[in-house]
Amino acid sequence: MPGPFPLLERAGIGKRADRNDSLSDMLTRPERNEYSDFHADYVARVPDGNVIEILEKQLKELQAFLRTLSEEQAEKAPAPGKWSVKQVIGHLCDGERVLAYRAMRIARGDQTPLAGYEQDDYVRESNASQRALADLVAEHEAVRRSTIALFKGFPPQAWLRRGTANNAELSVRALAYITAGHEQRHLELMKNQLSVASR
Ligand code: NI
Repeated sequence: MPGPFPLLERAGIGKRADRNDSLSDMLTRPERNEYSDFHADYVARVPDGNVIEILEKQLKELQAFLRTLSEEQAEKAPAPGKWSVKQVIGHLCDGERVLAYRAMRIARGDQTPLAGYEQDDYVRESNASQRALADLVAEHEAVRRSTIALFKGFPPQAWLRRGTANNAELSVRALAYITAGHEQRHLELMKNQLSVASR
């Protein structure tokens, strides 16, 4: 009979009962003191459950949504100065790489304070608007699969480790939740903007 975390079991994680218990604790929602006010909204958007499975489910959901869009819909700014879908996908790729990099360093026990980044500058320089939607969708999938592989590989004791990024304290498991919540927020925004545009 499959256990509560079939994906982890398939990956050979949590074979011993005690490890399984501690790992399932790690995968649950972070405490309020594991992330800053800035990230609270992202964490709150993530449903309860195994965060790795949520990251996998989210990948399918975002990809399914993006496949319904034409090149034209993906290129159009929803309002002057607002990011187009293509720019949002570029931003999701960049943002997720930064979050995963932070998680990797903190999970490895590195206490070096990590720098923030200017997301608007990255979007401006990313050239996402000039790229094919299918190309961006493929990149997003590659980034998310890499994120999932990284988080899946963390040993149980790494999940509660804390470090500093952009002058705020963060735990590894909070970074997993922030990754999921950030994408959730942008998916909701894109869906809203497109339903407004089609009215
Ligand atoms: Ni964002």
